[in-house]
Amino acid sequence: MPFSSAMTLWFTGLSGSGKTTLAYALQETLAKSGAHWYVLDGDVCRTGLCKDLGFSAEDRAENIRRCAEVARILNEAGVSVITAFICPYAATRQLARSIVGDDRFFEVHVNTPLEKCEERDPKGLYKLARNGSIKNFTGVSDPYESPAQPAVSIDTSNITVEQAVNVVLATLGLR
Ligand code: ADX
Repeated sequence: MPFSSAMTLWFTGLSGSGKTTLAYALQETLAKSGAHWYVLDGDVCRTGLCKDLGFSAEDRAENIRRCAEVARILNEAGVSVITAFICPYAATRQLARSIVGDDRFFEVHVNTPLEKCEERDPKGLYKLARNGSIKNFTGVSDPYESPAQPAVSIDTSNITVEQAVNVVLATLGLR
């Protein structure tokens, strides 16, 4: 039985889809009501907790397993979590759900199309993936399995960050 009503919003989507931007904007909005929300971001976790891991399917699964365990611990401490991991495999998302707990876990698919993510290319990684400098890059040379039944599905191509925050809040009944 859960010790608190904290929850985990599990964002998944391609690199450049807007997960991190949306996660921090959502955190800022939700914190205004006094609740504690923490963002667990892939790029951040990979510089510390998961810095020994790469991007093979096995390493991605281990990355997600560790971060889901952190989300669970934070939830049990009463802190809600918003994650921002690509988390490309359905089985790994299921693993995360089972670690966090089905009643606390809400999957949010940031489903911005690949073309748009590649056009944004905020870190220049798609360019490197296309010219072969980076192997196994999600969406280019590695798979992304779209969620079948996410709690929220949002395409950030043609909306503002504020609009995207409002869609997520409204769909999840958090406002
Ligand atoms: S996950 O697949 O294990 O969930 P995670 O979200 O932690 O990935 O990290 C993704 C970030 O790592 C990307 O946003 C990008 O900045 C960087 N990255 C470096 N190499 C790759 C790669 N081969 N595939 C995807 N992302 C990569």
